[in-house]
Amino acid sequence: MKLFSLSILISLVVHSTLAAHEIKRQTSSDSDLLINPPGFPKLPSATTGQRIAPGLNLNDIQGDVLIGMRKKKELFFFFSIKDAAKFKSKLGSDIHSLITNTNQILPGSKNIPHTAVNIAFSKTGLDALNITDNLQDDNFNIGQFKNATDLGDAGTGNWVPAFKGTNIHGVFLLAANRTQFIDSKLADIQQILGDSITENYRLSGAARPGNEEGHEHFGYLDGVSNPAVQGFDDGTRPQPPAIAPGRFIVGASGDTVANRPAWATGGSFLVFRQLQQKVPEFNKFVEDHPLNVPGLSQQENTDLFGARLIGRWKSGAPIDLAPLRDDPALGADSQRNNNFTYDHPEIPGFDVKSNQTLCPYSAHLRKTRPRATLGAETGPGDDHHIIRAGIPYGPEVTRAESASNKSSTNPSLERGLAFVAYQSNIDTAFKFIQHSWIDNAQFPSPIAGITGNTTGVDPIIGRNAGTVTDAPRVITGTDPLNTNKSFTLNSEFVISRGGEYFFSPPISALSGKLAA
Ligand SMILES: *[C@@H]1O[C@H](CO)[C@@H](O)[C@H](O)[C@H]1NC(C)=O
Ligand SMILES: *[C@@H]1O[C@H](CO)[C@@H](O)[C@H](O)[C@H]1NC(C)=O
Ligand SMILES: *[C@@H]1O[C@H](CO)[C@@H](O)[C@H](O)[C@H]1NC(C)=O
Ligand SMILES: *[C@@H]1O[C@H](CO)[C@@H](O)[C@H](O)[C@H]1NC(C)=O
Ligand SMILES: *[C@@H]1O[C@H](CO)[C@@H](O)[C@H](O)[C@H]1NC(C)=O
Ligand SMILES: *[C@@H]1O[C@H](CO)[C@@H](O)[C@H](O)[C@H]1NC(C)=O
Ligand SMILES: *[C@@H]1O[C@H](CO)[C@@H](O)[C@H](O)[C@H]1NC(C)=O
Ligand SMILES: CC(=O)N[C@H]1CO[C@H](CO)[C@@H](O)[C@@H]1O
Repeated sequence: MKLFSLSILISLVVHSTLAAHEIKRQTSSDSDLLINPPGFPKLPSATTGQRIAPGLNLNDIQGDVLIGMRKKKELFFFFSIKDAAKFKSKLGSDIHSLITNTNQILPGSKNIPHTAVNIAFSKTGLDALNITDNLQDDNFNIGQFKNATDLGDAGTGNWVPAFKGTNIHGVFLLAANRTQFIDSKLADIQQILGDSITENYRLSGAARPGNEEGHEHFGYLDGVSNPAVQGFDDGTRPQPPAIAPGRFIVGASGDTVANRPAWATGGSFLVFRQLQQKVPEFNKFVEDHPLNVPGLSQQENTDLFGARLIGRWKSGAPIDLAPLRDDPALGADSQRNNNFTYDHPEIPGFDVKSNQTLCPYSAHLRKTRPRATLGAETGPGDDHHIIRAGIPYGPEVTRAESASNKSSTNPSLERGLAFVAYQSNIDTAFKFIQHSWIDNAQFPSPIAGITGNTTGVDPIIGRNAGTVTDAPRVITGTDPLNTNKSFTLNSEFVISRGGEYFFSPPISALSGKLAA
């Protein structure tokens, strides 16, 4: 009898110890919702209170804005407001407290939620809430649909129906380690809001599996070029110079737009784009264009062509520093993988404005951030920067797709990037980069030595505005043996499926101005 109860006791002790252990795992490691692949810059640790820069209150800025492309799983849930009074009341009473701030998800936080929740509103969403203050952003005010051709889109024929028009009022962004956590948090939100909203559309993203974590669907490490933000990043990255926080955060130092309402301070404009990627088609194009650099194998010459379209190798190593072969150690080193400007004062006679032997002017990386190509970047006050915070969506390429060199037309096999960019001024940031650099075949120009030629549009996401899908695009610079040589791209590897412009308000406004 005595022995029996002892064994029960032992088994109870063992069981309760296990249970405590299980609970511990659920609240610490299982709630870790960010990826941290080699090569990604280190995030600063959570702080209490304000950072150095005025207006950079990390307890008030929503968690997605400053951290970049690092979510394990993320759901974008687009909705319309049907009952403004009820929505406002629930926003203030229940939704507000579910919204995750920046400090909560930074390393060292004791308060990481299983599911991070952010919310943002379109212009028509603010209108629906009777918020008529002008946020002083014309692109936001008219919405993405109306001026889609300004972004190079071939009209809106390829757009997801929900993005056509101005019906979307807002978006919830839910991020977690497991889709079950996201589903259950979304169910809570829908329960709270009831019939005050209806769903327009949802898109589910996930970091790619295994060693592809942190890489977009074409296979290249993505998101490492994000600018460092003064007052937020720890300042240990040598290059490029950190940018003023006000270029991203409304009302923070460096925001040059006047007459914004005070309640918007700490907010940021969120550009959403669903960018479909045709991976088998891209792979075939690269495979069909090996370069002829002596001393490289056929495979190395093929990989070099792909890397010169992008500006980085698949590992993330920039071709400006690793011009012939991938250098995985460089790609994995966040102290070095952004430490370049395209200029090479160490090479006698090197002219950054005419020499594209190391990196083509048309390379995606150089088109989107030309660095010293336009003159040395001076840092904080530089315009035309965005913080990218997107995530891949859709499954891996199937065997059948890969064997046929063709993306399936089955909608459930669509894959690409759920593109998210934050900035304080859409016109000088996302819009400018897309319109004046990516889609501008003359940019940068003039380039000495290629007179009569153009650089071409960005081969990855650039289009000649106003043309039909798959109109031929000509690029130069890709062959390092003859940078005059042109390549014609007869199809697009990235198709815009549309999107919308949103404002991600400071958390204080969710229970304040927006709920009132
Ligand atoms: C959740 O996070 C933990 C710790 O980061 C990780 O080991 C685990 O694989 C993750 N689970 C899923 C489903 O991603
Ligand atoms: C909208 O807000 C204004 C004041 O900002 C107020 O006068 C008006 O009654 C409100 N309208 C509705 C429908 O709530
Ligand atoms: C929208 O497009 C029209 C016509 O091209 C242009 O005049 C207007 O400036 C554009 N609006 C914005 C906010 O870019
Ligand atoms: C960054 O590059 C410069 C030269 O361009 C070099 O002097 C410096 O050591 C590099 N920093 C690191 C951390 O590699
Ligand atoms: C361009 O740069 C490459 C690589 O550093 C160098 O070998 C070449 O001589 C330069 N070309 C000219 C015309 O200066
Ligand atoms: C796919 O493309 C590769 C590279 O061009 C080629 O070798 C192969 O024959 C193609 N397969 C089919 C089924 O077209
Ligand atoms: C490219 O063309 C220009 C103008 O014809 C010429 O001066 C230059 O040498 C050429 N460059 C190369 C690498 O062939
Ligand atoms: C596409 C294009 O116009 N290529 C030209 C670039 O310049 C060289 C040299 O002037 C010409 O031979 C190419 O035809």
